[in-house]
Amino acid sequence: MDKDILKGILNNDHRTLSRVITQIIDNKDIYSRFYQDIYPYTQKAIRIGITGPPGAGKSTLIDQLIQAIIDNKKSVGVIAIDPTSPYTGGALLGDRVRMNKFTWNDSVFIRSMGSRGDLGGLAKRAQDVGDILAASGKDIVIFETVGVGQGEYDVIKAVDITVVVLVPESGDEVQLMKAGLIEIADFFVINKSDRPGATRLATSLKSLLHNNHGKFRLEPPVLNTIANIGTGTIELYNELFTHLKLMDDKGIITQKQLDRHRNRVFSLIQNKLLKEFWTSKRLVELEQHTKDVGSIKSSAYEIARQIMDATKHD
Ligand SMILES: Nc1nc2c(ncn2[C@@H]2O[C@H](COP(=O)(O)OP(=O)(O)OP(=O)(O)O)[C@@H](O)[C@H]2O)c(=O)[nH]1
Ligand SMILES: [Mg+2]
Repeated sequence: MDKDILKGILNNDHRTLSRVITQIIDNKDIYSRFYQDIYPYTQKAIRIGITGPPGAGKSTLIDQLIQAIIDNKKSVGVIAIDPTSPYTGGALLGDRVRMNKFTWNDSVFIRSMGSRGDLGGLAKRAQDVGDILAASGKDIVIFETVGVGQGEYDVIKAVDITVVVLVPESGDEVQLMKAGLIEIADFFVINKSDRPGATRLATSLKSLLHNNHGKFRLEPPVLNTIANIGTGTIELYNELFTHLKLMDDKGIITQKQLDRHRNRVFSLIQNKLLKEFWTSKRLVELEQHTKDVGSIKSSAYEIARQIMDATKHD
């Protein structure tokens, strides 16, 4: 049974992929050492993160990228993080995923997962799903997120290249700086460039990036696209891979891989310790300490100390 799952994944059997991914999204164990078994097959895929405000055209762009990828005889897996659907229930293809026309293609696997109600585990699950898609032999794994919560931010940091999609109305430089987009982006796309202001935003963004790029980072390219009619999308595909090559030559990709490996180990241990600590008994204790206004007489530090001290007598 275990070996069947592994074989199914490595043979790119989409039904097995679907089943295993559902288990990951529902936070169920597959079998012990599963991740150890697939690990050797997870390292080749290029991981691309695509983020930006709601409705910026991310899915439409990804749809165009998928076409370019299969036209170039490559394969792709897409994970769309959907803030509208609750985390449970493992949405199959959310309404927001517009890539349905590729459903029956062996080189394309698309899955959406909800982010709502998932406390802290979103990035872990998204990366695990990414590993399954990589192990199935997909050359490219794309993560789509709306740039909102910490969970989405963690997903988008754990990739080889982060693409930030803006629209002409996305605002001025100050707003972009405040939103933290300048720090996470390796690549900017200004979509909906059929609208006024696209050229102006591109020009001011380019000068902002030129003046701010750090010593070891490459200056992110800025590209204009009109995704719904396919304008600029072939250029986007080509530029993305050219830029990835430049990043790789500078050792940036390796550094990102090391960072995300380290972060994964760190959060696995952190989550395991937290889970072990917060037994139902201790959760009840916490509940008792904080159940009404009258009960919060002690400082948070004192309550923490009491709960931790009590553990010594367990
Ligand atoms: N005018 C114009 N409309 C576009 C363009 N690209 C996409 N759209 C439209 O914008 C709408 C939103 O596109 P999506 O691709 O769903 O955007 P998204 O960023 O994936 O949206 P969420 O996942 O909901 O955040 C759709 O109706 C698209 O057809 C564009 O370049 N110009
Ligand atoms: Mg979308």
